Amino acid sequence: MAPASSRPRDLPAIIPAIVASIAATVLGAGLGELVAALISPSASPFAVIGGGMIDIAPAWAKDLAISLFGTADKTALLVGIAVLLLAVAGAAGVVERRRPPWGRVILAAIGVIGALVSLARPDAALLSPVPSLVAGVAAAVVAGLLIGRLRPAAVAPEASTGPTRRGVLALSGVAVLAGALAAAGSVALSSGARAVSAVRAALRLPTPTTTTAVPATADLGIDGLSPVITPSSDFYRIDTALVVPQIDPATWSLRVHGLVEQEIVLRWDDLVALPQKETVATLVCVSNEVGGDLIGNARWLGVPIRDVLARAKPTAEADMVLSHSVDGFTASSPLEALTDDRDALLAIGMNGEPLPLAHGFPVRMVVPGLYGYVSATKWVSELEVTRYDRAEGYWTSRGWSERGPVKLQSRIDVPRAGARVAAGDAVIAGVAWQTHVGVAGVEVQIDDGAWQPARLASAISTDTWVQWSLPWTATSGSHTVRCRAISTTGETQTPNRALPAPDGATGWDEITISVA
Ligand SMILES: Nc1nc2c(c(=O)[nH]1)N[C@H]1C(S)=C(S)[C@@H](COP(=O)(O)O)O[C@H]1N2
Ligand SMILES: [Mo]
Repeated sequence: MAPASSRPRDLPAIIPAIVASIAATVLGAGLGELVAALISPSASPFAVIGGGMIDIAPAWAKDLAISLFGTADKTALLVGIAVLLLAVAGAAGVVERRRPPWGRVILAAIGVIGALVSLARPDAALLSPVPSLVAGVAAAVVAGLLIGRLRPAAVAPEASTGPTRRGVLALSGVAVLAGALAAAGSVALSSGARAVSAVRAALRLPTPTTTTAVPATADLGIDGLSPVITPSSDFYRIDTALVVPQIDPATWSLRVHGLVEQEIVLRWDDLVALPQKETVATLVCVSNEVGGDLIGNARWLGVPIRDVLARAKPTAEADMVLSHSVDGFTASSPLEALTDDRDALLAIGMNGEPLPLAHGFPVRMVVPGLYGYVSATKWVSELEVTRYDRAEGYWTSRGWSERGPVKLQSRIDVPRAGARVAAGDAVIAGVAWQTHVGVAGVEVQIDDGAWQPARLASAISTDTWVQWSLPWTATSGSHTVRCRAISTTGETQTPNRALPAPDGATGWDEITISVA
């Protein structure tokens, strides 16, 4: 073959270099996940980088992610990281082909960055950097070996010919396969998860000393209307944890400290020995948009937080409790809301079972009247009694309000927005809430008609949402339906539209339906 100029030779050879670098990165990432599964699930390179990104993301980015992807926001983040990683890997392949060893250096550097971020995570341990370092080194070494084979000078001028390139592509395929196998192995080996799930399955919850009755008339039983109690499997999940913390109740403890007369530490056995209450409370996320579904209502079993605080005796200067999760998340709740007569709980049960792992097993907080971000700490490990002028919660330092009382809201569930409805007898129905204040009425407006009072289902308590419905004779054509709630204090839900940031969305839910 005639010696060609370096350009035409270089261009086709660049493709196998890119493929090889991406394949080496897939292999490295798979190995990193496998090592993490073996030594420390929370040190998974993806979880570490994703967790770091969640922590530094500005409030608007969180808001955007939740509004675009809802509870699939974590999957979206991980896919985004993977795409970015593969793009950088491809670029590193080009660099390695043209300016070795800089491509390898880039791949190793990604691993080093992951290792550094892992050390900055709240749950960092001695071995946390290992999975990321393994990933970076493996990717760099394999990319170096594969791309090295494409180098003409290494053997002979014709070394980088078709067969060599095809050979590199074949080896790249092997590397991708090995990376996928390693990743699959990491899933199978996530033994920590299996162990704690088994402990949870075997747990027996204590019997409550007081319970909250759910009247049969609390559920209107309308098709398509949210059931008054949300099954745990349908309950929304929002948190910053890419890997669900795995906590064995046997090793769990809660430290109550700060501005208290008596610092105390409660262990699982201490907690379950205290009198338990079963309550029903609606939990809602501050990121819930008008008409949104980041809300659920569940039965919670647990110990009133005021009983635990009473043992520690907060001092007079305290006005806030900063609850800490094992994963570094914190929430700032007004001390008042945790010590007044409301049922603020250290919950261990949800809908008759131990808390699901993703909902805070073994212990979380639930505080009626407050959005989740300032109250509902999952995997809770510490109650730091402090002051608003001394400390702030996770989302407050990212631009959200330091206090988060739940706003008055209502939502239309039936018909679904955009639904086609048959003319004749129809029903409009939904839910309304302002937890710990309570809903006194709901009104519905069809097109530009008068506001009509809806029928309210029986309320379980002021701490829960309430179902409502309105019979309607649907006439053909397109119709706009909106609703507004009236609280027990006489407030009518404001029509003014506000986005969730910084302290919760406002405005009326409105749907358009076509009647045929
Ligand atoms: N440890 C921890 N607890 C947390 C969060 C978190 O990110 N980490 N998010 C809070 C927010 S913003 C909400 S809305 C609720 C959601 O609880 P759920 O996932 O059980 O519905 O949990 C709260 N508790
Ligand atoms: Mo939230």
